[in-house]
Amino acid sequence: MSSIDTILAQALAQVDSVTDLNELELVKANYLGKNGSITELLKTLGKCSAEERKSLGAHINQGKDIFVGALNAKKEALNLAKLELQLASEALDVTLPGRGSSHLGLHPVTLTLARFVELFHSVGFTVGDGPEIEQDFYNFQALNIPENHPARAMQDTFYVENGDVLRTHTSPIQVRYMLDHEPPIKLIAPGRVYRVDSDATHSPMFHQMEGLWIEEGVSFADLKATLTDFIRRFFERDDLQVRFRPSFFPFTEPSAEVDILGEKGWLEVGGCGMVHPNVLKNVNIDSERYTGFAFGMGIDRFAMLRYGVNDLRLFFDNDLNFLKQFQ
Ligand code: 2NM
Repeated sequence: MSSIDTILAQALAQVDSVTDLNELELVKANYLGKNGSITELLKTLGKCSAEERKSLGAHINQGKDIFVGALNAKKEALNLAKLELQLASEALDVTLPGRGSSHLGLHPVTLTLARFVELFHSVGFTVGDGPEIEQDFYNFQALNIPENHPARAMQDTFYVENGDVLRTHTSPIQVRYMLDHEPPIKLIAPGRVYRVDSDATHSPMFHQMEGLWIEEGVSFADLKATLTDFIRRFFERDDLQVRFRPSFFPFTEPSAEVDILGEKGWLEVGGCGMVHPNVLKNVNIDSERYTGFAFGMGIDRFAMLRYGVNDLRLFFDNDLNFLKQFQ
């Protein structure tokens, strides 16, 4: 029968050499299991005298405690090593480049908008923006749109809280800009606009780009030249016929619709006019000294023409089979 000291020395050496948790369990069973060496040793106490049992029992238990302590320390060390290994193998390098996608490309409306901005930028216009939820003043009042004008009706305009509206055009961007800046002003205002309207050629949300040039001496001839030049450059056709047809808007006087000659006849692509003196007064611009022109065009409409798309709603379904044609 070995003494507890010999057994303990052996047990500690085994704990020390163990390399995984299963092995450690086996070592534990070898000493503390039903037939383990330390268990067997404790069983011999029954045959000892009471006095011997007391001192020998204390000695064996002391050894057992040291062994249990070593087991626990080893278990903790092995668990920690296991965790560190797992963390190292599962580490994710978030700085690695992605694997890429087969559907890279900008939306046709985005491409068209970029083209608008580029062409107007090349002749000195800057880009403005503003909120899509607008106050009545910026969307209607300042633009000389009277209280009883049909455009304000519930069936045309989306009303939100406190009499605010989803902007029905991007003109409020220009109103805000005119209030903040002295002429000369050469501004384009692209963005989303909202009207209660929905069919193959109308979406409740669509994209508009308006433009504004205010400076001493700006004339209707400048308006015609600027728009004709833009439209011809947009469609890449120097001989494209552009027509200005008399019309009416509350915020311009005189006003005109802009048509282009297509395969099936004249096609309306926008509206324009000389900024109404009342609008200039509303934004504190001296209408005796300054004149200006403004215009509005549908970005989606231009995208339909440029890419030969016959249903406006295709732009907003975001069907990948449709979109990937514009890669
Ligand atoms: C159009 C047609 C005619 C327009 C007017 C203004 C402003 F703010 F200067 F008064 N911005 N845009 C305008 C003029 C818009 O869209 C068909």
